[in-house]
Amino acid sequence: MSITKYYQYRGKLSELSSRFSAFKRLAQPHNSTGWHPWVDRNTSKTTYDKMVFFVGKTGFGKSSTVNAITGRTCMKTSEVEACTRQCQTLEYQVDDSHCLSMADLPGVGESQSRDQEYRKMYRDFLKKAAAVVYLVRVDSRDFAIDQAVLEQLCQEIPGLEQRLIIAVGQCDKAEPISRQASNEPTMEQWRTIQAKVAEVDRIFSPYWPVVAYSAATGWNLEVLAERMIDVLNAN
Ligand SMILES: Nc1nc2c(ncn2[C@@H]2O[C@H](COP(=O)(O)OP(=O)(O)OP(=O)(O)O)[C@@H](O)[C@H]2O)c(=O)[nH]1
Ligand SMILES: [Mg+2]
Repeated sequence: MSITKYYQYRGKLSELSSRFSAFKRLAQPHNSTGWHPWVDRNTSKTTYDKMVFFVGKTGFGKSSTVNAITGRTCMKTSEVEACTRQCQTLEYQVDDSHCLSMADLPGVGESQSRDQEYRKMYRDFLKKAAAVVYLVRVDSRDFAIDQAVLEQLCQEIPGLEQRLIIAVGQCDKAEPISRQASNEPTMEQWRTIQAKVAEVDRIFSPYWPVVAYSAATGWNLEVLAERMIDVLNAN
């Protein structure tokens, strides 16, 4: 079956490395597996991608996270309505025929009919994923939808667990919300964040450690980038 991704930007890997040094550690194509072929409909040229997918409930910050990592504002974000409808990517050239691709998918939990449509889309795309970042929010309490989505995907896609990073986002909103102008959480917020990370760890029992971060302040994005590269190099 043919699937389509829509690229919003094409640049060089060095752009990402200059933002987060983790990207310098990306294994060279001849040293690792996990590169998937894509044929460009316009040029018929085949390139090989390592794709990182950002997945999670609608409005949880997938597009904002891709923007914060790449330093671009290509991915449309919204406070009020679900806004990502297709697989949109930002692509960074590793060499002439290989790219690292950051892919943003629509969110789950918007409506039952959309969920059915998107779950199929997730399955088709995530088969090609070298890493999947599944986002939950620091102020989420109910993980039933996340658990159901992940269980189903892990059943359908062999080996997905080893490529899955669970990330707790929007940590600037951890209670008690601070009015101080700092990118770092306060001591009190840090306690809330640690408790949420422990809860998420217990519920999902992920293969890789849970990462907490904030796309809005940039706090711990370097750690998220490090984990992504660990997973990309392992798969
Ligand atoms: N305070 C805070 N707000 C955030 C953060 N990340 C995202 N947001 C806000 O959350 C809202 C939704 O973010 P999006 O990035 O559009 O969420 P999404 O997951 O891509 O949503 P869909 O495309 O609908 O699935 C926007 O108003 C963002 O500004 C964060 O780290 N902190
Ligand atoms: Mg989005």
